[in-house]
Amino acid sequence: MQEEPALRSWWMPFTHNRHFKAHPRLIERGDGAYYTLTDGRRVFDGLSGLWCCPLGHSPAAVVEAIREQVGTLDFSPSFQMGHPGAFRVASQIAQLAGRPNDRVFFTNSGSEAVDTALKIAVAYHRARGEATRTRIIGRERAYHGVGMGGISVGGIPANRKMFAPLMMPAVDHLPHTFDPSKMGYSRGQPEWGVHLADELERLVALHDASNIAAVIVEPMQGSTGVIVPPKGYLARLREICNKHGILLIFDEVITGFGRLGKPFAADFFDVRPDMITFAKAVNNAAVPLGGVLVNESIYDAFMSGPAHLIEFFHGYTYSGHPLAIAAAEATLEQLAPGGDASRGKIAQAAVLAPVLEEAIHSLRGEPLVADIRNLGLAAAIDVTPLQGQAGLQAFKVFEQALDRGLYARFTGETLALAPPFISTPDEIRNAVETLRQALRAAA
Ligand code: PXG
Repeated sequence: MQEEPALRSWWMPFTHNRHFKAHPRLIERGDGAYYTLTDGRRVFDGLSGLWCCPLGHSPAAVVEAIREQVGTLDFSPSFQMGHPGAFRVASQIAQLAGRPNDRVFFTNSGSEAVDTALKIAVAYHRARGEATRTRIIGRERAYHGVGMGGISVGGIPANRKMFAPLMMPAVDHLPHTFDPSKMGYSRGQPEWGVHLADELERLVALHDASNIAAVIVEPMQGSTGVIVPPKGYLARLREICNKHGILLIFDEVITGFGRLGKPFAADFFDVRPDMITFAKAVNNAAVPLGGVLVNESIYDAFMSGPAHLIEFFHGYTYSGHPLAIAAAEATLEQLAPGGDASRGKIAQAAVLAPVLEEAIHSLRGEPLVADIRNLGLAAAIDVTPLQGQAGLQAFKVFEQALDRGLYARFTGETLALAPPFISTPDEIRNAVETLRQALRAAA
């Protein structure tokens, strides 16, 4: 395969580098819900970037806020110093989550948010005198980023197998909840599968609660292909965690800030975790930002000892970076003006969700389609794999879609859509029609 020399140096993340560099797909600019490629093609951004640009690209208010900030305070140290914006935005995020007493720890990515939450969980139990609680329970098929903690609790085999010796020792996994024979073509939450939460009781019996610090789950599994939790499943996990003194962490890097039409999936499912990790949509991704919402009682457990000593030895140079924070403040105002999620773009996501559901399920019966599922403003279809060539079929559909003006996500045998909240109903229907043409062309 002939690689273009100009593309040699960047070792691209989660990309088939050799193929890409022989057949590059380069984006020149973004505006609203569209990307323009360097060859002039204009494509609808069916994945909001990588699930992270709900307001579309370069929204004026966010651009202006960053411009203003960089000319005023470009960087502010966050160790032993602070800047007002980060405190303001932390409070706004806690309010939006309906958890006004939570504390917010800022990171620069979802991966860092996850590793931070795991460290908080283990250190919390230790601070309370239960230092044996170190084991973390993740879930099969989970994606929690690529830090050492995240891959350890994650459940995507390809992300783990090369790094097995580096992973955290005390981890176990719940089974994933996807069974197409029981929940094929489900709209929203499947009826089947609540009993899978009881597997947590089995793991508690095996390891003993006194050794378990936390359970971490994506309330809706995003990266692995929009796997929607069965009705009652998350509430059951919460009950079991309560019973055994185990912390429950929701990884809301994808679901946070409106993807399900509510501020957080915790609101959508009405289940209250002890910590919530977030990133992506919090500031429309114009500058990297992530973080962890932490229940007050957890924070309080750290606040002992002499007041001049650091309570939690953790943080990043760029925690609470002024540009990322400025982008967040402007984004939050669009998502939920004045903190009110019943107005603004989060509410708009809720309006668009049934449009996407209707449209995506109309693909049932099209060539290659093996399953369809959706929740909020996210949907996925599985395609029948090409014999002996895992992942190639979905890639072929992805390419056909791109040629026809739609950027979607392919991963494994799944194609996912998660359009910007600013999309029109017609744009969403058109995106699905494009996918239909792409399926037919690839078949
Ligand atoms: N947790 C969850 C639930 C995620 O979805 C991360 C953590 C890691 O975030 P960072 O910012 O470190 O990448 C993620 C990231 C996809 C896709 O196409 C999903 C993610 C990233 C890139 C692509 O599904 N999720």
